[in-house]
Amino acid sequence: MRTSQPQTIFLKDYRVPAFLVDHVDLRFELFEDGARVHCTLAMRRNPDSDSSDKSLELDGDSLTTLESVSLDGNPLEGSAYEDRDDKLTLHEVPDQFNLGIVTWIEPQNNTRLEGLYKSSGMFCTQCEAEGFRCITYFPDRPDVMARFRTRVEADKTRYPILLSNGNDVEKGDLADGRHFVTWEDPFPKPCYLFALVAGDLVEKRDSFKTMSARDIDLRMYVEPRNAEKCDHAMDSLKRAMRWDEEVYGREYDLDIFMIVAVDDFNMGAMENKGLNIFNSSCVLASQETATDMAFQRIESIVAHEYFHNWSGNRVTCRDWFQLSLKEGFTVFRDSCFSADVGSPTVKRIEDATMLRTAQFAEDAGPMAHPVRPESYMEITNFYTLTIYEKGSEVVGMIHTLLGADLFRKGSDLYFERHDGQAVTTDDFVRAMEDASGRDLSQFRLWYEQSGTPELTVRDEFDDAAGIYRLTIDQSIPDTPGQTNKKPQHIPFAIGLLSADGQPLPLKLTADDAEAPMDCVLELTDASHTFEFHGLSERPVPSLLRGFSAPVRVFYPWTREQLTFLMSHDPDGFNRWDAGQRLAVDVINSLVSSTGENVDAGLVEAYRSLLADSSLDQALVAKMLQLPSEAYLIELADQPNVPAIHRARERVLEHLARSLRDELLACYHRNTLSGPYEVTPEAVARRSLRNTALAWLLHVDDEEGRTLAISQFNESDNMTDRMGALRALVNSGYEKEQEQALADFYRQWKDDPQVVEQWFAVQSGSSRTGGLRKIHELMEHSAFDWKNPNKIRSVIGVFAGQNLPAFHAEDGAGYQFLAEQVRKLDDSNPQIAARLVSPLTRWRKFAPVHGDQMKSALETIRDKSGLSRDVYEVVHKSLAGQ
Ligand code: B3K
Ligand code: ZN
Repeated sequence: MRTSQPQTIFLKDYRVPAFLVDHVDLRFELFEDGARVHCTLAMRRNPDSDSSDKSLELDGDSLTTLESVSLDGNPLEGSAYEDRDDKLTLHEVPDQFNLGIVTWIEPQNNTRLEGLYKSSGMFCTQCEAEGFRCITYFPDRPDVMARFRTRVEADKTRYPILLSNGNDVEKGDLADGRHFVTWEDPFPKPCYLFALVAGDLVEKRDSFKTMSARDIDLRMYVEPRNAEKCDHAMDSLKRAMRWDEEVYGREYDLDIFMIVAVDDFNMGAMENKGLNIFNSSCVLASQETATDMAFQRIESIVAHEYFHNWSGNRVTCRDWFQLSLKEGFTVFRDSCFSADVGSPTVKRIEDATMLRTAQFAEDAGPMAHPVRPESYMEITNFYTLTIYEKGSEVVGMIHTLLGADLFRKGSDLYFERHDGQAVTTDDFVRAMEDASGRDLSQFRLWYEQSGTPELTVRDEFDDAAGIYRLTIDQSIPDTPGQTNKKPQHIPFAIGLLSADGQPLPLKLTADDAEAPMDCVLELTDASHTFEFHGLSERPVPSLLRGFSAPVRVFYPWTREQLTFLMSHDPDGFNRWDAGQRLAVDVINSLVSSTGENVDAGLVEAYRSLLADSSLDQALVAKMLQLPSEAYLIELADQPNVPAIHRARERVLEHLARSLRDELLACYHRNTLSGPYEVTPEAVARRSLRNTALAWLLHVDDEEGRTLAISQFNESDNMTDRMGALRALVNSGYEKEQEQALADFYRQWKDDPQVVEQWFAVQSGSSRTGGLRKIHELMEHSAFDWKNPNKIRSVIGVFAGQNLPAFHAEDGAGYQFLAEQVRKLDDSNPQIAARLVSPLTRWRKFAPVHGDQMKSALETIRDKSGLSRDVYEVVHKSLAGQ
């Protein structure tokens, strides 16, 4: 258990390591009751360090027994070192030496899932960020890069497959039915990229020819029951490898690339050098078991982890404050990849939705931090939407400001200049500056200042002069530890439309002959006024096209303007955005005045979306989705959750009743025949059809009910099966709902990834009985406290999606969450800390809810022996009262 008063670690305290490791020799003896790890480090004093300290300090965590320590082959007496749980200090070491350490660890009892642990009978590892220190004592920091040689020994029958990073250089049998394989990784790497897997796994093979005609062996390792679920990930991997060559000129470097699927995993996947380890739910797919969304998620995660081979592994982070160096950049790379292989507009909508719903909330809450944080207690808490998604937006803004060609020059320079190094976000920006000649000094504030910039836009039209003036003011709200922020450098893409829906040329001067139809305004001051000349009428502005910066925009749109933009804006993203803003406005007016009718304009706007099959159906599918409750809550001050829920439901019901015929026609028009395919078109059609079905069932439509039941029984893919199940679960047809849930479970009870979806569809529904249902699910035999996916699909989905139940008047939802966090804190602090998140926004809510949320946080705070992970989140949330 970790100390209950954790230290804060500051970026300003960074010092280069006093010692470097040139080579790591590892030997793992794996047994059922534990593992012996023999580690030999070839170390030397770092010439760049000014420390004259003779002692050497290594990190350790939860290591059961330190069996021996030797220096240059000579065993050390206990007096030569000090062994505390989290540090091994050797009092005096020479300038260059070989250090031998033997530890005994217990992977079978490792419930934290950090370091070496067991999942479904196999051994696997997770070392990022600080898991390697749970395997052996080591200078566990990313700027210590070494070459690794790893010998894995285990029982041959139980663990026929033995894997680690790099190439397998030796293998053979040992006494007592055991065997070994030795792996050598020629690329120096930080220990967080180390990986080991041992298990009884089937191997799926494929190959890839690189741009320099090298043949790469591609291998996936999965449990035998998952053998048929590998094709999609393998195809995605090959697409990603090709894309990285074409778009970034990056070629794979080892001879083998391996992917392993494990069921118990704290997050989505991990980019260990040459041996990526995935959460089963983020890699395994078949049309019967995975939805379209899962197919797309898998493609993007496989690509993300692969792209890390350059943005993360070949060029890594100097320290964990620089995490966004690899994560922001790699998310940007995987987003562009998904946009290229799918629908760019839809991808942009998905990214912006996530950002505006969840990252903006994080940036406005007690855990708000810059893309490059200044301090942390537990680094695991900083794998956040800010580091990943806002970090990606920041890289995307550099791309917008420089243009594709200069950005590519910048990334080439970055990879070339820093290959094999551990560097900072500043090094990344400098490479972009050096390659482009642009000054990004003000832009760097995006890395330093937290909080979401707010842009207030005003406009006026000078009829006589034909000039349209747009004034944009920016301000950035205060966040913990940061006030009075400086204006940031913001790319603001816009267009102007005439009253008949035509794009207008943007003449920034009266005699601008080659005025473009859209442009990127660069905001650098607290206030700017831009003039557009030569206009004969007042235009309708299309603001922040393509969501060109992660900011909030305030402009007094009328409903007429929004409806107009919904059908005329050439920018697909802004069409969708106008629809969202209109729906938000309509729902919010019902929240404040319950007597009001649903605006007929909204119904007509949706009617034309449903009717016009010439429109981009992928975009229509997105436009038909009403803003989520979570987004509506995020937009509101002191949100009244039940009222928001009721208002949104009312709009949904009204739309469903008013558009019944159109919905039925949409349903039938989008019924697909032929083999299942995950193309943007097929995905859009299934999505449209399932949205139509969900709306129809929302008002208990008889025809809808019949369609849902036959779709549930007859469809050949999980998207439609789940679409029908979800529609039934959210309907008032209780008998049918129970029947479908029971049938579904019976059919899929042996497939954990499907059972997780079965849990989630129930825990996320406001119609299944609230907390009572959650307790019932947690008592179900398939629920497993040791499996993060089960915890997320029941408890996480309840608190994050079933918002009326979570925010129930009596505060029971909050107390429930607090109890689960307390319970989980002992076994898996990382997951426990993530679960706390919905409570951290207590100040946003009116006291009737806020006080109850706060008292739930206090219940967690008062648990004895609280982990560092949960301690940090809870204390920061309660701070400053
Ligand atoms: N780098 C890993 C995340 C590790 C999280 C450690 N708590 C996956 C990724 O971002 O690719
Ligand atoms: Zn990543």
